Amino acid sequence: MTSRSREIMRRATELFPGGVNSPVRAFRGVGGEPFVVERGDGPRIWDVDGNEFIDYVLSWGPLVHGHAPPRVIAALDAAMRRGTSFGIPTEGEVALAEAVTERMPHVEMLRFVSSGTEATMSAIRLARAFTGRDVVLKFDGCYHGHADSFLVRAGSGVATLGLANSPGVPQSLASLTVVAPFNDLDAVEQLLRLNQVAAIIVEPVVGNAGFIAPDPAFLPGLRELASRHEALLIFDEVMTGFRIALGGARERFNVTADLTTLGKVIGGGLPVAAYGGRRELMELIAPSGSVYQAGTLSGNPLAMAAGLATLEDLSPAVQECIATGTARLVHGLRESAMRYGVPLTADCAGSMWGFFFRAEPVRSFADAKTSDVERFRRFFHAALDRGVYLAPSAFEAAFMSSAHDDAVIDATLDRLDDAMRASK
Ligand code: HOZ
Repeated sequence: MTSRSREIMRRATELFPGGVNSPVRAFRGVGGEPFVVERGDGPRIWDVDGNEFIDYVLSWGPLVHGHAPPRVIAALDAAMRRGTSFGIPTEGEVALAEAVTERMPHVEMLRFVSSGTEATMSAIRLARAFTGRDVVLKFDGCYHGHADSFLVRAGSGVATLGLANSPGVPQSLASLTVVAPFNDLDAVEQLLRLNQVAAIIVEPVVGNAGFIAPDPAFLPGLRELASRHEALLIFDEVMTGFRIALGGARERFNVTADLTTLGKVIGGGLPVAAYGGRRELMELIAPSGSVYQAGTLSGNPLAMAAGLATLEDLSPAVQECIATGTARLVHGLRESAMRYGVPLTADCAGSMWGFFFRAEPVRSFADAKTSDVERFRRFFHAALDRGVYLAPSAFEAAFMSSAHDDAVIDATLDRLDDAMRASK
C-alpha cells in the first residue's frame, strides 16, 4: 500500500474499531491493509494514491450500473436541489414503490427503511406478530444483517472473522433462532417439527458465505414445508433483488415468499432497503396495524431518486446483457484455473457471481469452509496487484454492472489469468 492510503488508515484506526465502519472492509479475511478509495467511474475505482482497479465489489452489490452513473447523478442533483429530507410523504416514495411492485408483483405492499438490517429485523417482528410464535429458522452461513436474532452462525463478516456468534446477544434471544444447513430440507423439516417456527428466512442464492446456489428442489421444498407448518417464508433479497432476475427469486425459481426484504440495488448506492409482501401481512404494520416500526430517514427523497433512476435503467435487455457478461467472466475464470491445474468451482446467477478454491461444488457453508482460504488470500492480493478488486473475503459474493463492457471483462480475464498463475 502506498503512502496516502497508509496515512489515512493510521488516522482511521485511532477513530474507528479496526479502522473501518463495517468489519469486512478491514481486510482481516485476506491480510494486509485496505486501500482508501478516492473516486469511482463506471467499472473502475481509484485510490487516494492514484492506483486504478476494476471493481467487482461495487459497494457490496448496490451499484448495478457501476460508479457514478450519469442518470443516477442527474436524478440526485435534481432531487437535492428540492431539499434533502422532509419526514413527510413525497411522490418519489410512491414512484419507487410502484417500480418495485411492477417488477415484483408478489410484493403487494411495502415499507421503505434505510438498511438491510432494518428490513430483516422488521420482517421478523411482523412474522412473529402474525403467527404468534417466537422461533426463527435461518441457515448456516446466511447473513441477514446484524440484528440480535440473526447473529447466530451468520455469514459475511461474522464468517470472515471466524466468529460463531456475537457476544452481547442475550442467550434467551439467541435460543429463539434455530439453524439448518443450506440445501438440507430434512434438517428444516426436523426443526419445524420440534419448534413453533414463526418464519423461515433465507437468502435464495447465498451471497454472504461466498456464492452458493440452491439445489433445484430446495426453495420449492422450503415453500411447501413453511406452508405445511404454518410458518411464513421470508426471502432475504437484499443481495439477490434485481440481480438474479429483475423479479428476484420468484421470477428465477418460481417460488413465492410471504415476505421479501430488499436493499442494495433499490437504493442505487444510497441507503435504502424495504420489506414487503402480502397485503394482509403488511396491513399489520403501524399505523394500519399495531406492529411498530419507524424511521426519520425512511423514504429519503435523495435515496428514492437514486433507486428509481437505477431501476428505470435496468431494463430486461440491460439485465440480460449484464448476466451474459457475468457468465463469460465466470467461464473464463474456470478456464484459467484449469490451465494452471488449480481446483476451483465458480458459478453465477444474473449479475451475482462467486468462486471457491475447491474442486467439488459447494452446497452449504460447511462445504465453503473446506475451500482453500489460503489460496484465496494469495489470489486476492495477486488480483489487486494487477488492478482487479475482488471482495476481501472468501465468504462474500462478487457482482457485475452494466458499466463492465466486453473490453473491461477481457482486461479482467487477462489480469485474473496472470493472478491465477502467480498465486498457484
Ligand atoms: N455485509 C456486507 C457484505 N455482505 C458488508 C458491508 C460493508 O462492509 O460495507
